[in-house]
Amino acid sequence: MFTKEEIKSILDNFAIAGTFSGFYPIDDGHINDTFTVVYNIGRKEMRHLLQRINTTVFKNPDELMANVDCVTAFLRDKIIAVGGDPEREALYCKPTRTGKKYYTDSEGRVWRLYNFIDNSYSNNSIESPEVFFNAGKAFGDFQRLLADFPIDKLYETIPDFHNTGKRYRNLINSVAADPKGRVKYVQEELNFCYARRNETYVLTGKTLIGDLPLRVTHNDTKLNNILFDKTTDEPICIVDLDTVMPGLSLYDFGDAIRFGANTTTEDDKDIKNVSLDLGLYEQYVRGFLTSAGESLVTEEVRLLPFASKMMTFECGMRFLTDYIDGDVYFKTHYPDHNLVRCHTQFALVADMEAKYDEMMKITENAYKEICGSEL
Ligand code: ADP
Ligand code: GN1
Ligand code: MG
Repeated sequence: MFTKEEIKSILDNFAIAGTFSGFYPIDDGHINDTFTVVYNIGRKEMRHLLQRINTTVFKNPDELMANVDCVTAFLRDKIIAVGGDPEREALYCKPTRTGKKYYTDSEGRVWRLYNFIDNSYSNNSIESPEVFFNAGKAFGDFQRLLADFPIDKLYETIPDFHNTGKRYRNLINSVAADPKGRVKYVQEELNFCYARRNETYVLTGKTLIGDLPLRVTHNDTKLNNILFDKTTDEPICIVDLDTVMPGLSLYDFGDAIRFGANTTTEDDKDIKNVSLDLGLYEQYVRGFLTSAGESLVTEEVRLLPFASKMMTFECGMRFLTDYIDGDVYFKTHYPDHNLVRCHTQFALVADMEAKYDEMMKITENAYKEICGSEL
């Protein structure tokens, strides 16, 4: 990947105190290249988070960084107002030596530097149900904190990001183009998608007719985008703010369930291990409603089970599309990685369909208990 000299030559363009001593890649995300970089200041060590922005995915770094900048500043003020510690609970970007928000290297790669949240960790799976309750609460809080953010200030960093109908359409277009000759291997997967095509425009349709409100949402609520405190195990900071855009609360809820309430990993090769853990679903519903419940309209709550399934289906379609396109979007670690991920997502969709009534019951009960109203 990158040598120490290469990383140092990138870092030389940022105004950082101390002497660069080393770096470690963080491999959690599927999109950007992320590194912890370490500086020595006298006997003290100071860390920063260096990230190469994936400009195939985020085509306009100026707009992206303008979003990140105003969202982080807004969150920072809110955190200070309630007596929190903005250094630990909010991200901010450190400028380049010429005062810019990001640095473009000689090969056109785009880099930014964030404050490193020390003494923290992220989870790729759930160790205890309480962790998932806290995750739901953290993303609910995030949405609540941004409730009065001026939505018109935000650029759409990836247009139609959670427009599931458009994602379906993109899949159909890729099938027609079939650039790698892979369509012949995925007939069963495509039939799974065709059978659900009429569900893909439910959420956008309900938004169009005014049943669901547009909010400022995170849109990528994977469990590993929350940093937890190593000492207290409490969530401290939400990261990966590149997709903060106008969206539906249901996108944030559904995507978190997709990743965190699965009984196995997103890329388990044995789909027998895939299922929806109803206990974890309940924990997340409760955490999310505890922080955001009062601000949701009932239609948003009623659709929590549907959105969980739809975000899982959408993600499965995106993995399938990328497999057909030749693995050009998501980072992959072996040839069929995207197809394996598609299989786990579709198996989870099928399990959610089987458990739909139970998911609804859990949602109704939690809403009644936490918000005091019937669905
Ligand atoms: P990607 O878009 O590729 O998912 P992320 O912004 O989510 O990139 O970063 C990848 C991982 O790096 C996160 O899942 C988290 O574990 C860790 N991380 C991100 N930002 C910070 C930070 N400021 N401090 C400490 N760890 C971080
Ligand atoms: C990507 O960046 P990361 O790894 O947190 C993707 C999400 C997908 C997810 C699937 C910008 O998230 O939309 O749900 O992979 N992010 C982008 O794991 O496309
Ligand atoms: Mg991430």
